Amino acid sequence: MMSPDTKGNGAGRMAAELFLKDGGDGAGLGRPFEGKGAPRTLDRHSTGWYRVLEATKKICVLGDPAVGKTSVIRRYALDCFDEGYLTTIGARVLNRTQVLRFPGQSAELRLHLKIWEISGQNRHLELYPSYYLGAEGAIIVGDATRVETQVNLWKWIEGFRAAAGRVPIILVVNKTDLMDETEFDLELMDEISHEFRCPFRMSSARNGANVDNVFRELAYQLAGRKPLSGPRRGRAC
Ligand code: G3D
Ligand code: MG
Repeated sequence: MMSPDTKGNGAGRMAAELFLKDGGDGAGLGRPFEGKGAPRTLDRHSTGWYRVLEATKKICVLGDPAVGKTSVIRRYALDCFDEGYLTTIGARVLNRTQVLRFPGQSAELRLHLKIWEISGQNRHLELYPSYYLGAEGAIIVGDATRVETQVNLWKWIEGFRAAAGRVPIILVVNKTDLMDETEFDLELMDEISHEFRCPFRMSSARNGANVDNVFRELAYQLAGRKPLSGPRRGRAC
C-alpha cells in the first residue's frame, strides 16, 4: 500500500494515522481515482475529488446535575432544545459525525463522535471511572447561574483524568442567556483553565450560542489540529 500521505504534509498524515489507528484498512488512500464511480474513500466537492478519512472517537460530557449537559448534547447532535427536564440515569450515548477539513488538503476527516453523557448524580459516583475508560476527550460543563458548579469543575477534571489520562478537555460555562454576574467567577475559571491547561468557553444550549463551536474545537483537538476559526471565549448570548 502506498503511504497515505505521499506529500508528507502534516494534516493529511495525521488524519490518515487517525484513520489507520482506528482500524481502517487504508484502502483507497493515496490511490488515484480510477474508472467509473468513486471508491468509498473518495468523494467529490465542487473543486474535484478528495480523500475521505474516517475515525470513531468516544467523548464524555460531564458536570454537576442540571448544568445543561443533556441540553448541550441535544443542541449539538439534534439541533433542538427541550424545555422538559429529563434526569439522566447513569450514562447515555448520542452520536454525531463532525466533518473536519484542512486548508490546502485534498482530504476530509469524518470523525464519528460517540458522545457519552455522564449523569452527574452522586449515587452513580462509583460507576464514573468505567464510563470514562476509552474516552479520548471531554467537555466538562458548569452553569453560569451557579458558582458552585464552576468550583466543582475541579473535581470533575481530576476524576476524569484519573481514568482517561491526559486527553483534551474543554471547560464550558453554560446558560449564558441567563448570565448572572454575581454567580459567574471569571477569575476562578481562568485559574482552573490554567491549572489543567484546558480552554474554557461560554455557551447557551437554549439559543445555541457557541455549542457547535465547542464540539468542533474538541474534534479538531482530537485530530491534533486547531479549528479553522476558534469559538468565542467571551459571552455567548
Ligand atoms: P443536565 O443534563 O446537566 O442535568 P439539563 O441538565 O440539560 O437536563 O438541563 C437542566 C435545566 O437547565 C433544564 O431546565 C434545561 O432546560 C435548562 N437549561 C439547560 N441549558 C440551558 C441554557 O443554556 N439556558 C437556559 N436558560 N436553560 C438551560 P428545567 O427547567 O427543565 O429544569
Ligand atoms: Mg442530563
